[in-house]
Amino acid sequence: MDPLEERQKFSPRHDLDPDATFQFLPAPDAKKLEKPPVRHKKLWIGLGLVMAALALSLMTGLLVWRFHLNRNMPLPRVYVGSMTIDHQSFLPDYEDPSSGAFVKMASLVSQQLKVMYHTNLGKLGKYFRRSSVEAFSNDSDDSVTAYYRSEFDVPHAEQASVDAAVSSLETAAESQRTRRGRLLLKPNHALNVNSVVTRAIDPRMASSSLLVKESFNVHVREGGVIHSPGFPDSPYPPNIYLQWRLRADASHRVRLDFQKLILEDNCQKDFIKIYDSLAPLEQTAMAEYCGVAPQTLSFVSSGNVMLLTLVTDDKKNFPGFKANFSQVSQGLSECGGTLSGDTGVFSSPFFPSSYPPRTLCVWNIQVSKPKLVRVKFIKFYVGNDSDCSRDYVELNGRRLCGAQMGSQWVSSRSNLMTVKFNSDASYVDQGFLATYEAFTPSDRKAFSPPFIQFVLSSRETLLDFSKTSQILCDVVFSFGPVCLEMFRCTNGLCLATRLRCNGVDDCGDSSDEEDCKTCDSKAFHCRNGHCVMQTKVCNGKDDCGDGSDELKCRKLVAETSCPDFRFRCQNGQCLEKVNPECDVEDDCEDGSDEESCQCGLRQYRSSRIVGGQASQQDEWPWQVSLQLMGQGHACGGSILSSRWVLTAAHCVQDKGSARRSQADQWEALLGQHELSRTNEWSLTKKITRIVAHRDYDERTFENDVALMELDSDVPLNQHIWPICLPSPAHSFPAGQEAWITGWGATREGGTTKMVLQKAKIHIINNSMCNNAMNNGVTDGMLCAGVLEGGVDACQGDSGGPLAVVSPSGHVFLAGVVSWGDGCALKNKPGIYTRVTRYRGWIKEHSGV
Ligand code: 4AZ
Repeated sequence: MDPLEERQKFSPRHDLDPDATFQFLPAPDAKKLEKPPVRHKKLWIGLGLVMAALALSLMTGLLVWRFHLNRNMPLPRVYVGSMTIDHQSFLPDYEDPSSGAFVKMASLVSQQLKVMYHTNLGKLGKYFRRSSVEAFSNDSDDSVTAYYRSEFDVPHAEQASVDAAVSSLETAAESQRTRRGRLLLKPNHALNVNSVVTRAIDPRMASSSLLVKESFNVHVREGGVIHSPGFPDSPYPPNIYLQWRLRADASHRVRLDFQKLILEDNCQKDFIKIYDSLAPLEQTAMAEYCGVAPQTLSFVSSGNVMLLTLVTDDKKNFPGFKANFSQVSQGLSECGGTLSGDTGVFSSPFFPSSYPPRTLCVWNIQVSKPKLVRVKFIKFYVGNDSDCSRDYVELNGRRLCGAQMGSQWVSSRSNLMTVKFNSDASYVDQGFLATYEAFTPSDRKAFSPPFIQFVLSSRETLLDFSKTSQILCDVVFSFGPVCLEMFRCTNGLCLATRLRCNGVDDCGDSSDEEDCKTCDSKAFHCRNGHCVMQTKVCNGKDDCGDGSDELKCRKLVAETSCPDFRFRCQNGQCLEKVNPECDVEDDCEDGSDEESCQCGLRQYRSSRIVGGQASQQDEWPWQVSLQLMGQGHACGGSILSSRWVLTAAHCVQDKGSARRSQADQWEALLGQHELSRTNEWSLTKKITRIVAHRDYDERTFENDVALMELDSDVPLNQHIWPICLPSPAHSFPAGQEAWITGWGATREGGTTKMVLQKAKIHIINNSMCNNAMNNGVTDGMLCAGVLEGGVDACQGDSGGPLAVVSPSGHVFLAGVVSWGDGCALKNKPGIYTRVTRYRGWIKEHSGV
């Protein structure tokens, strides 16, 4: 018999009931196991059956009892809440939990809570364990809000009903308050409790695996910075629950602007959550983020407090976050009012920051008669519920919510228009930016759907309409399927064909400027077939949508104004700072030094190549194994994007019968750790194109760089991720630590390794290197190694990365493994293609 099968048969099935603990009965006396005499056989069988039945019923009873017990076993359940107390002035000492005033007030609130749990709804009293008051704030002059945590021991089966009882306490409090003016709880207590909100804490914040729980109290008056522990030098620690309680002066708001946020991309594991309160109450949650945050991430509170929480699990730690805090006066942002000019712009409060929760703004737009008003949203991100009941904009009584880009004009039927903006108590968005203008109905753009809607379904109707209408010249709106002798815009408008491809957005949705073979003489023809006005070329904005209107001008700026060793922003600005890219500081005025900074990050737990060691899964997610058909692993490579891999030109030179320059001879293995073992996330991709550097010199190894294009985009994830390409000005100074990775030989003349190897080496300056390498090292090459020998790249590592980790945790591709004098010999460093020298070449040939 297969020994494994035997084991399986007799192993207890603990997996059926993880809570069940098995107890073995003492073994019966050995004598009793002796075979009974034959005449007693029947008696023994009967007795055996009775015993078995007894044992069975005993076990069943035990299981039922255990199950019942488990369901009734009290489990800790944590609730958080806030209590607003009227006629109570806020003392400055309430901000300091160690002060006598804090302790005294906290004790009063705890007593009040105990009374509430015991007297109001009998059910809660018997499970209540303790409350602790964690903070106070002052929303108005004569009231204080206390933030607390209450712990209960609740049997599993009772959890839902206790949750409901806790929430109904809120409703009971509310109804008593509204009836009597203030909440009266027996026995009549010294505190004038105005309102109480208590809810079960987010279960991710109550997990027993959280080892470090800490809170920081920050007054934001002077402004400053907060960041996750270790940021940006080391990843945040595992299993932490941190809180930053941010407080502004009375009649001010807290403002929090994130400069960087890089967490694990799974909110069940690591996340930040921001609250419009000092307690992590779900109904005041403003936002929750994980992964890499978008460029603008900025929040403003509705009152004078805000809570930021960071929760992490035990795996995959990332750089974390850095954010600026400050306070803004309550009256600072314009919210509503009368707009009486004939044109203007208005926005949700604090745009492009997120709008605060609990906000209502009303704008009354009034233009001179007989003109009408129309409004267009330039940006619109307001809530996302299906019925626009929470956050919304109301125009002429019609509610809008969700996300929309480049909307059409919405017109009024008079010279007045009312615009209302509403946000509820939780989950905020970026808001909106709108423009309005006065117009006369004869303006051609006035034919926006809400203003005039003509249903044209046949040629006759259209011609008839054209004859009679004085205002129909270029645009008509049609619900019918055709636009006779006209261009049909995507939004349904019919447009005179002469207005196609003239660089002007006549449709209102730009569809008349797309798919143009040529453009009008005043317009620029973008690479993607769009037409934009010549005046928009080189204006610093991507008007084409593919950047082609800004491409040529950048080159001009570069040639004329920025020396090679200085970083050039996209707008041409030249920076003094060394290596400003992706360093978490905004250095360029246009923010371009911090754009595209999702590269070079890894989601592995922190913890051939000669002289190296095995790397960990996901430690080098950009590493590629380039395999030659029928021969297996031949070279390394680095992922630059979902489509492109960078390698060495010498890997793709024909060699005897091996047609290495042909794309169909290669396959790329991505997300691979152990070469012989593919797993669920590793991918094999065909190569459609190889672009080797035209000037590669196989004698000198100059320009040893090549690109490989994958036959389709690969999904990027924690196993497959691009490395950062350094700007041409990026400095990798001598002495800097760098990493080489590959499956190459671990000794000269050896065979390839199965597990991806890594080795730490150092950058060596070119002149010192030239002494050792017979002056064979040119400006396009970079030396790195360990001069004592023993650590180096070797056969099979070629084309792979020489990686440098920046202070912000981004990994940059400093070099491509190219050549050397043997492997790991003393005073014979490895030579790499210097990637900064080929940054322009890579961009030109791959677009990356
Ligand atoms: C090779 O043959 C090779 N020691 C790569 C790197 C080095 C030597 C040889 C550097 O692929």
